[in-house]
Amino acid sequence: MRESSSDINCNLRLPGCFTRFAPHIERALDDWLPGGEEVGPELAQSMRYSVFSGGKRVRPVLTLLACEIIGGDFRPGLPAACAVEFIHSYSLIHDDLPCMDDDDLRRGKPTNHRIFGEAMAVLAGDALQSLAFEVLSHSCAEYSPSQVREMTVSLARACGGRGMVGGQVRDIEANSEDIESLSRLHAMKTGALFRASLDLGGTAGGATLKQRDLLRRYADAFGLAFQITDDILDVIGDPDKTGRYAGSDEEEDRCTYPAFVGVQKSRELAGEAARDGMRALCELKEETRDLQEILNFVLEREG
Ligand code: GRG
Repeated sequence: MRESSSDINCNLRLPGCFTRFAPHIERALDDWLPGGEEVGPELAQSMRYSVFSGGKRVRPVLTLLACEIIGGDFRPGLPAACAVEFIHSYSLIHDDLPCMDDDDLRRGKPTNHRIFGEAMAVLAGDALQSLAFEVLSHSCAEYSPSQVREMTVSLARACGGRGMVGGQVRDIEANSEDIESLSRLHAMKTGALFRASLDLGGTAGGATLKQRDLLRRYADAFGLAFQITDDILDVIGDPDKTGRYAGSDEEEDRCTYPAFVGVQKSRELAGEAARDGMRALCELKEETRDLQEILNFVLEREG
């Protein structure tokens, strides 16, 4: 492995399944990423910089858990797990650009464009997005043609105008007048990729339509709880654990859950979402301890 994992992660108490899956995820990401001899040293370094700059790997862990719960083995979920993490990395690189949020720090480190320049950061994000789909369509050993098709459609929907990009557009337009439109924005911007993470994992494990539906219900509840706690952390989080300055949302006059209903009510809403997620799990399977634990982690997370 060419890069170490994060300082931020060292400050966080992550559920046990993160430790169990970490070496598999890190190795698979490293294997799929191109080297300098293939794409030139600058692009290779820029892509690797963001993928290995200390993400918690929440999305690939969800993919592997879904795959394991449905099919009994997490390994077939590894290519799909890499695909969702590559999309996540691309979205963060582009989100930090001067034309978007214009951020200097991500995970407590300089953002991609601050190190490699704007043009290279745009291109590294583009290349990571393409790589995600290459990984899915190239994993014939793990997936049947119909699984590849299902996963490609699911991931493409999550990333595009009906998902993450559409949510980002709503965010830029900043027209959330009430909590319902704010929830819709986040369901698209952040929630869609969580949904795809679980859906791809379930599909890799051979999920039935009913199981995929229950995983989606869990994913939607997870995404909502995640976003609300993200907003709360921006108000009261410890920068050593979050890797960002506290209070930036308020400074930038952003629509957030605490801004609409205050921190206490936001906590209650996150708790309600988590209970919804737990109900979906009860219907899904008897033994879903890891998925329960990761939902509790999101509810109580510090970074
Ligand atoms: C620019 C195409 C494009 C999309 C941007 C998803 C997104 C849209 C931007 C991400 C910006 C952001 C900070 C969203 C809030 C929620 C979120 C995705 C937080 C980061 O996720 P974590 O905590 O990140 O899983 P780590 O650092 O652990 O990987």
